[in-house]
Amino acid sequence: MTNLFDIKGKVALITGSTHGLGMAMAKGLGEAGATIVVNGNSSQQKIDDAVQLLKSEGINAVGYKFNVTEEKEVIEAVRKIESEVGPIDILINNAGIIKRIPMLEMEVADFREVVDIDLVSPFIVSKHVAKGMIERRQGKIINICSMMSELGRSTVSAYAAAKGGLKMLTKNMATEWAKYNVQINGIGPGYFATEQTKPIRVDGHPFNDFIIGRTPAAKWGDPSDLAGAAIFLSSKASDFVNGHILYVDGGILATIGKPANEE
Ligand code: GCO
Repeated sequence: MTNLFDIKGKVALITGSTHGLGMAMAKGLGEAGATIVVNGNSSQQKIDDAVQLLKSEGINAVGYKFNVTEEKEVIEAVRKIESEVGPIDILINNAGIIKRIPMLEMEVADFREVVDIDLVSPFIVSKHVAKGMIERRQGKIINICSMMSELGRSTVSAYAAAKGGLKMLTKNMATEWAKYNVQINGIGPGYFATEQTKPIRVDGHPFNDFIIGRTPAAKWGDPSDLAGAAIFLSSKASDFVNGHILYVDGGILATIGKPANEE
């Protein structure tokens, strides 16, 4: 039986992949044989360092600096990648920011910035990568959603609005593009040990204890726990899966939680 999970030689563009969950998925897909296109917009050095890290692990990687919220930059980057590396087989829309500010104190500009990066940029990048996938009648798009695609949490209104929207954008992409043999799905990470969650993960921080209690697996996820879901949704194994958000959350969304005094 051909290996349903074989992605050897596929070209995977992962936005925001110089660190965190993006880098973890880059390692996962790279170790499975895909060529990784690293993207970032903060500094060329960070991109070069990320490419070097992947190459040091025997992974074929290249880096492209572009701002995923600027359509002209995205169009040019996609053109360069597809001429210099090859057609993009797999797109992971991972780039994202979060601002933890109570709504009454949040500036409109802050709200707009989060929505622009976390929701509008997946629209922009997908639109321009999907064109080639549709022509080739094959492709995989994975949008990185969140627990906040399903649940609210105080202080993260813009992030929740964006990630909720990204869940529905995923379903709409599937609605419009599945007939061209393009599969568009989402991954919804639970709470993972990353730079983004570092401020709320320190020992003794009330949120740290809350998450441990709210997660049936009773721990923070390790970024490497996402590799399997990313490989599944990037491979033949998911060719009839579309518009699905695969939650990798240690069981958070499966439960209402438990009383404080219950083990
Ligand atoms: C927060 C966290 C979350 C996680 C993740 C959960 O402040 O609640 O940063 O947003 O990062 O998105 O799925």
